[in-house]
Amino acid sequence: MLRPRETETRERKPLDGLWRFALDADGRGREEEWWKQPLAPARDIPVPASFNDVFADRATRDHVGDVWYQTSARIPKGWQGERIVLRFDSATHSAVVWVDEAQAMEHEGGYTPFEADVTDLVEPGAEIRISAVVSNVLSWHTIPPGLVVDTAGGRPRQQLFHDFFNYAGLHRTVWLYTTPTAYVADLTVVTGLDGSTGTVHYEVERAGDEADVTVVLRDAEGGEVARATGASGDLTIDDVRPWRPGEGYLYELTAELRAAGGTLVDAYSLPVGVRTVRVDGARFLINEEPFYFRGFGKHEDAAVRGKAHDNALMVHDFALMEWLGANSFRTSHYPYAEEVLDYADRQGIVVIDETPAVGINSGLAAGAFGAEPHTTFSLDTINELTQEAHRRAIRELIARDKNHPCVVLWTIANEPESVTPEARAYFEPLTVEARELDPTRPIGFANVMGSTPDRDVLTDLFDVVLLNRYFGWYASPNDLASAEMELEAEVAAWVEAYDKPIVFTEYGADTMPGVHEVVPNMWSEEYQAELLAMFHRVFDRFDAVVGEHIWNFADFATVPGVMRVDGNKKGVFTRDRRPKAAAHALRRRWRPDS
Ligand code: BDP
Repeated sequence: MLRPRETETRERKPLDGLWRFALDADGRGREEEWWKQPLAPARDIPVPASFNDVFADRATRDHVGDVWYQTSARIPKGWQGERIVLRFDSATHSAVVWVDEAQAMEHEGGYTPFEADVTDLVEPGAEIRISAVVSNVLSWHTIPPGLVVDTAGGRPRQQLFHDFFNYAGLHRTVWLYTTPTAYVADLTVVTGLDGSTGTVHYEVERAGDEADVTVVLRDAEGGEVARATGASGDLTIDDVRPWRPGEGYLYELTAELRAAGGTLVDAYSLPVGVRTVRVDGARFLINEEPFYFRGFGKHEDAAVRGKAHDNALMVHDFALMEWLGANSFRTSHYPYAEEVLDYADRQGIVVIDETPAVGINSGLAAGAFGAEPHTTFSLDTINELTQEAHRRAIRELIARDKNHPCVVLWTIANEPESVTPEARAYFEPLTVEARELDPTRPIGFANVMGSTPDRDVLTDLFDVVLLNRYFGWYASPNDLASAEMELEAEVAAWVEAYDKPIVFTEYGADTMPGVHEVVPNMWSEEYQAELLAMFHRVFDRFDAVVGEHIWNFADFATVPGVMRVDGNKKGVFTRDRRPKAAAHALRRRWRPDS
């Protein structure tokens, strides 16, 4: 699915700003057809932002159910004759959208875009009212799953099976944009390298009247390097400058549709990084060179705005990663804003791209998050409907991110149950689907602590072993000597069992900034630094360990509970991005020259 871009033939208009907003505490809005009139009473709300923390009341912060957004927008006069599209970059977790009184679209899944052709619903020059009802409810059949429970106090409570606050709302830009009536509907590129020659296989999907396709590839200076005609084909680049970690060199591919006689009908341009990705035994190869992942699991999370995309924070986070010597991160535990992937492409930062499938694990949910005990996979819990939602989540993730050179690996789920035959039955078809949708990238899932190679039943379906391990924290707490032995034994077991690369996708320790100790105990800055150093000592003993992603880049909000004091404190940075002692220690490991 193509991002709206401005080209010779296309315009776009972001609708960010202050919208009108109303909680629907009693769930009456859909029945009372609130989209048919101006929302009242209503408050102003920033878009993009999570709604939870911008006001100062518990009713909003802890709201479970529908909220309503409304704005008005004028369709530019000049858009007469164009195809006009309304697009939400995301609505967490589901939404129905109306243009004036007509329903334009609905969507489930909180982290991927959706759009509708609204040409017939609007009049260039005239104003429209856009209304959206957004639900933050998670159920057995959503990705991620969750459960709404009644409370003695009368208000429903959203039970989560994951460890981050259920921020919701319009987290990303809402756009009106145009395409011509015959247009480039999709574009897919797959790149290759052979010595100094690069190749770009392209496929253009067209919609509307027949038109001829020309594609032109330009280098970063705008010089034409290759050209072809036809809806699909191959381009060759002599003396190619590859995209590589640390060097985000991008070409630009423009697909042009031309009517008979040569008039330009539509043009769409896409940044293209020429690189390859492949797993070979226990090596992870980018451009046929072994790659070692250094970085973090992150979150889209910040004070006040919650999960809203923010360019200032994005650029700052990348600057901090560079300061540390990180070369990669994982979009734990959902697809991040497309701006983030565009920026990673340009910065040469490698991305492990994850679906929002977190919490498919009753063991964890009951233990860590206080959920009622349940069986993970059953007719009444995670079932075929969940699997279908999961399949859609994979499809939408790959459809959105398939062309990003920064993305080298898809993660299908985080810490799912992975030791039962039901887990295998659930996941096997999803791996088949992911491979069909993208045969070019390896796939993995983040394996939960305790799912050791003798118990796990999923790993053979995947290309890489991604391990989330908390030795020294949840296991052998405050005992790094035992933790080191346990970790080493487990890595040895994985190496013995599989000839696959191992990336540690999580390890870490909650750390209160400012707590210092001569003899480091849990929660102190020194303990975090020592725990990370212990993991690194073990990693360095195994060639098959090809990556270290610390949990987490920064402290982040969670549901309050007995496990968490003001959120999860495993950040190497605080929530406002101040370094803990571990940050300086990491920098010495990752940038020994500095
Ligand atoms: C893992 C989860 C992650 C949590 C982390 C933790 O993948 O989302 O935040 O543990 O407990 O289970 O800090």
